[in-house]
Amino acid sequence: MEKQAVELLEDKNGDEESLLQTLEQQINWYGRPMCLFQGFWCPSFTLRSLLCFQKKFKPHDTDIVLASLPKAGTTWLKALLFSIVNRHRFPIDQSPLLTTNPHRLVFSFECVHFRHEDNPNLENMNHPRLFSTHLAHQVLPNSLTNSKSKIVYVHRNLLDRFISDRKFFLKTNQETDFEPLPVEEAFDMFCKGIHSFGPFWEHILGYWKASLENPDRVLFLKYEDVKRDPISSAVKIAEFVGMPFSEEEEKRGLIGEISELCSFEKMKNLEVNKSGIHRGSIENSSFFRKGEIGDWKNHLSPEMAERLQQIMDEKMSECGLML
Ligand code: PAP
Repeated sequence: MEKQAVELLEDKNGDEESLLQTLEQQINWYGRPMCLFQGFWCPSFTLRSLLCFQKKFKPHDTDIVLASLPKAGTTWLKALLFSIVNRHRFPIDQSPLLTTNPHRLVFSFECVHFRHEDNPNLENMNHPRLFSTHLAHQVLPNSLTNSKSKIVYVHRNLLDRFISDRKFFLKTNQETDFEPLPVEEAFDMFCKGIHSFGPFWEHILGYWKASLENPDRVLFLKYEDVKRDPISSAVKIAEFVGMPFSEEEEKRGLIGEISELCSFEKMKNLEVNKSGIHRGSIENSSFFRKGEIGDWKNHLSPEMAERLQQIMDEKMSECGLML
């Protein structure tokens, strides 16, 4: 069935609707359509870009891809990766991050590059090229998974991630007629894996297994670990991407400066992130809400947490992943 979709896409006259009709569809908790493609709940607006990405992307061995479920720490890790990788181009006090939201410095494959064009020219980007994606590992192009490119995956406590996602879309999605589902129903769908870029267990396990199989190619990070120790995390990321900090950089405190620049407090209070607008309608400030560990306790019951934990135990334990 999916092959048929790809063939239809190749026909320039094949319209989006007829592609979607070959796939199972659902509406997410805030009213956006999703389709099930290769076991992955793809937001329908990104189906075309996903297919183009799969077919057309030409990786370079030096590419670095940040992968995450939405609201798992994407903005933060974009800032950290950008700062680490470009530290020889920009001194900290001239960092583009001081005047630019991280989402405008590292673009997503499915939401930007392959959304705006079926076959974008990515050859003129600075090297190493930095990209991001919310796509599951199983739908990444073979060209990418078979290359030497590096993937940094960030995982976050799923309850905090769920609340962060909910708060974000309740705030940014107010202009639609759709009445968002109550939290209990949205959570129920989440637990069943029916959510944008889900099921979450496939997403997490896909990258986790890849990190075990290819530890030099896939780095699995946890938001909470980065929060607790941003300096060690920056060191780890720099080593992983093949740009370790030198003794001299360490001595002059560069790692601390990078971690400080990318910290929640610093980023949230920059003028660009207080007043700027993302993709025409979303306020940059929406990406900087609380940045805390454990905020879910203010919104979800212990029973809900237990239900999710049971699902996690069931799905993850055999892989040695304790979350
Ligand atoms: P995205 O996937 O849509 O880009 P993402 O950046 O992953 O979103 O998630 C936003 C969350 O990261 C917010 O969490 P909260 O709703 O629980 O507050 C946001 O506050 C948090 N966040 C953003 N920047 C940072 C940062 N520098 N340090 C820690 N947390 C951050």
